[in-house]
Amino acid sequence: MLIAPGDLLKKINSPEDLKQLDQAQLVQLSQELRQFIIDHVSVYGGHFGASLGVVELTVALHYVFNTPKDLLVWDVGHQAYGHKILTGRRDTFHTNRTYKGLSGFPKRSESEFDTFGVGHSSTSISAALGMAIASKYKNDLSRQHIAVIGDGAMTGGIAFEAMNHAGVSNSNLLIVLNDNCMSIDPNVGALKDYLTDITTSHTYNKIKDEVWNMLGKVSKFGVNAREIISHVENSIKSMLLSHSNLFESLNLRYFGPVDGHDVNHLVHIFRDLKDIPGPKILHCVTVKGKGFIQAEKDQTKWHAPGKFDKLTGEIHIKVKNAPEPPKYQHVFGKTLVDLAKTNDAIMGITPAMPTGSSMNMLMKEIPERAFDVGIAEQHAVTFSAGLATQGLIPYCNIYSTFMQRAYDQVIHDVCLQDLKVVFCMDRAGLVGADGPTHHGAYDIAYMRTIPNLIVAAPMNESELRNLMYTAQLPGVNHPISIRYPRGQGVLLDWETPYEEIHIGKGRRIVKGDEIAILSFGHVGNYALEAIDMLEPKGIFPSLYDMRFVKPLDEELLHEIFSKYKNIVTVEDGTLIGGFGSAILEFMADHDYKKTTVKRLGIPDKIIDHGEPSQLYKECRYDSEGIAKAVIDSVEIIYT
Ligand SMILES: Cc1ncc(C[n+]2csc(CCOP(=O)(O)OP(=O)(O)O)c2C)c(N)n1
Repeated sequence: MLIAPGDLLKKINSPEDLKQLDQAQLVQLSQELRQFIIDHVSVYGGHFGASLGVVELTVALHYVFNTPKDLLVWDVGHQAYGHKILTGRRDTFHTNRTYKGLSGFPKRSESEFDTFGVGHSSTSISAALGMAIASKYKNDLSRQHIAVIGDGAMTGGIAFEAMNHAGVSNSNLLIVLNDNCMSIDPNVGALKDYLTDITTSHTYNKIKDEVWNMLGKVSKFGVNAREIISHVENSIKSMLLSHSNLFESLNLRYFGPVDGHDVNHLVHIFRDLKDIPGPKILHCVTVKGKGFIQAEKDQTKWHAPGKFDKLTGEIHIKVKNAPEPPKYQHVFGKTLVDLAKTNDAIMGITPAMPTGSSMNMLMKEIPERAFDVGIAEQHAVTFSAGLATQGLIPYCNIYSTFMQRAYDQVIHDVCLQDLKVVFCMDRAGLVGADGPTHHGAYDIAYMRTIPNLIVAAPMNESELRNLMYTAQLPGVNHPISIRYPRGQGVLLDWETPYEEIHIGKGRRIVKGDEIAILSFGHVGNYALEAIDMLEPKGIFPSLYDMRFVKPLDEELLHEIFSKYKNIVTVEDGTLIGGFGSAILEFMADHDYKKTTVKRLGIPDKIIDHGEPSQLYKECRYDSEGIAKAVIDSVEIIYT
């Protein structure tokens, strides 16, 4: 097809169009795709470096494979922008991550090319294997199933569980390992060292080239392909003698490492691999942020940089007219360092989120007491439990949404044994543009059911400091979970000394009459705004910041239920089983029959992505929603 350079991408509305291009045009197309991603993310924000790093892989995969019949599964999915743009979403891509717009991750309901919904890492091999075995069962033997997984995601246990299964499955599965040595922060652990080693070993690479030369012949030899493959395998075996191969030992045919930015070579390789049956892995080496120099240089910062000037690489930062409150995560990071300096039992643990959680502060100050364990939430929790058995005090920081992965470890390894582990649950509540895969919607409900566990939420940053301080005191001898949201709260005076918070004790923030608002965590601030809105209307609710959903402050609740006939509860979490439910349980258990409780929180449906303020509004627990609920309750009183 003859199309002027610079205009290729405009003509691609589906992989069908892509397949019409001459292979020689793919380099140009890759450049255009890369530029399109830069143009859009610089203006609209979103994930950045990961998509730039897989541009050539994306083009080659859609060029060679027959998507959507062939099933392509992206791991995490933050790198799938190129995939979205090539599969019919180029002209709507400016809506990426906005309210009612495209999702920032592959999503089945969005496109037939999005074969599996993702957001949490390390699921691609399991999902693609399931699809491959389903195809085999249906006797659809020509169908290809491809999982694209990063070296960071490969550190997750489920990826290993899937390879362990794939190795004995005799299914048509291709794993593309996108190795850029990065997670969000630099990748960690022995696997990373192994991948680097295999990439740089001369002996290994020499034999590997021979293998490739033979592989090139596979398609030409047609029916004799099996013979060639067996030669290939023998060569691989001799390679193993010089250098054992982890993937081969799991019965996966290993190919690579190859340059993941050489689109023509990738096309050639994918064509060959299509003809090789069984489970196999292609190890591609790429550069995260490829083609945007600042992103290549500071890969962590450019994982999701926000909006920026695409010419200078300057990241747009909001101009601050007044001092801003610190982010909760920074308060966590700074407080942990502070506490660790005075209490040498304290340890910090993060599963692959040192920058996102600010655990990097402890890693910098006291590296021997801070652990990035890779994308391994289950391990992070049980490792913390192990530390706790030896009298250490682990602060295990896991985003609320990712803690879902480690629920059994929380119950079985920590709470059943009543070990003092401090769970710091960042990004609790609706998170915004990352959407449903990342909303921290469920932790209040799933944590409060577990015996021995103390479940707390600070209303602001000083409370977070005080809860973290309290958690390490000798009097607290149980596991404790402290949840706090993404973003900023209330201005903080760092010089104020720590104050012990009595476990299971709430507090009254505003003394009003008639109606009580009971809040749990940061949402108490929206309740305060609601109270300001209601004042001119002559409505004066009281506000109680309950602080703990477990143990509940029953003394305070008896006082509240004896005094108020109308109560509104507010939480940034699912209504089913959450804070409001705990209050209803209290009410039923103590027979407060005459009280009306209205609960505000996340309803029983999937909340999509968008600005947090839009989502709070949708769920009716923004300040206006709270004010309205109070007004409705007032009407109940007077009608
Ligand atoms: C279970 C889980 N934990 C943590 C994360 C947060 N997270 C998103 S991307 C990412 C790094 C992924 O690294 P890799 O797979 O190598 O992809 P890259 O960004 O390097 O292309 C992490 C830790 C997640 N998505 N899922």
